[in-house]
Amino acid sequence: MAAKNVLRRAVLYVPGSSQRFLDKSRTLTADCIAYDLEDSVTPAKKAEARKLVRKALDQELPPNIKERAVRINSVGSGLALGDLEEVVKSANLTTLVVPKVESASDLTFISDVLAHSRSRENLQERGQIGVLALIESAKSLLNLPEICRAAPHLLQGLVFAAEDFALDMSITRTPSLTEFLYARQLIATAARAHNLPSTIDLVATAFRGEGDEEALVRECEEGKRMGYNGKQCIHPSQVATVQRIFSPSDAEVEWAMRIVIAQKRAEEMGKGAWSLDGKMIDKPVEGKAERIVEKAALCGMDVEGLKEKW
Ligand code: 1VU
Repeated sequence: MAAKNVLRRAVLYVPGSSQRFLDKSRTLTADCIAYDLEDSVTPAKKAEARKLVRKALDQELPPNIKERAVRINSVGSGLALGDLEEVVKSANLTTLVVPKVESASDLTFISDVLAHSRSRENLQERGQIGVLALIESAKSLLNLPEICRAAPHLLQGLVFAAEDFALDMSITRTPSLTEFLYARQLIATAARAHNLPSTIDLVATAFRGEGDEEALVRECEEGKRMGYNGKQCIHPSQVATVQRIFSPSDAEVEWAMRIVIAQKRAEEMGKGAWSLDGKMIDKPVEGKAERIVEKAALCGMDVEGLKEKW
């Protein structure tokens, strides 16, 4: 799937039934805004939310937002078809977030509906739509290989929905998040094994209280260590912190840049393994350094400036 360089550090949900939130979202800076038609919208507001989201999508992409996605209702809800039929009409639809993906058939359904709607509406010339699949239950977790292989032309990433997972498993979320360790690691590993570029971690549901900012930082750092490259957000106040932590830090970029530059000299001297600051550097470490530099450039950091410095 061609989305290798997509940056989705923060994915901010915006309830699709709230014109106030939809308007506000246009003023924010975020990699990805996900207009929500699912859990933040009551059954009575579903139809209205579809229209509001379609209207929001039809507006020009605000300059500080890289991507707008739509979270539709789950295939099992019976509402997904109506959601898709409405939002697919927007020429600006690029990304769908699909909740409660339990098996391959959920994604083949989406794939079939998209193909059918596009041909019915004569929209075949539009660009490819990408899908992020929400993993929310024990069944989803165990079906990850078939889910990841179901629609390789659509699937761009996996997203962990901790609250629904906790409900499914009858467990309670704790600040340590140890109850989610297996699920978080399995999701990040499955995404990597199937070459899916986006791995989006759980939401921090507490956002206004004392200590919530510190907890958010901890969650982001832990998710990053597990292999996630982004996090779901529910409030604008979370976005800047999330995007900062899911970008390489200045220290990381500096370390990586020194390695990328010194590596050339080591190679000229015929050294596959060499040392920097008392630590061995070899091929995997050089590869890691190259990825950090690429990611920094993607995040808009001044990589060229650093190159000159070193
Ligand atoms: O004063 P202003 O109107 O200019 O701005 C407010 C408010 O409108 C805005 N804001 C948002 N804008 C866009 N998207 C948002 N999600 C959003 N949240 C707030 O920010 C300014 C300050 O807002 P506030 O602090 O007064 O916040 P409220 O008390 O109004 O709202 C708090 C909640 C949590 C209700 C709100 O942030 C929200 O609805 N968030 C999204 C919830 C959601 O989508 N849940 C489902 C996805 S999570 C999930 O399913 C896990 C997998």
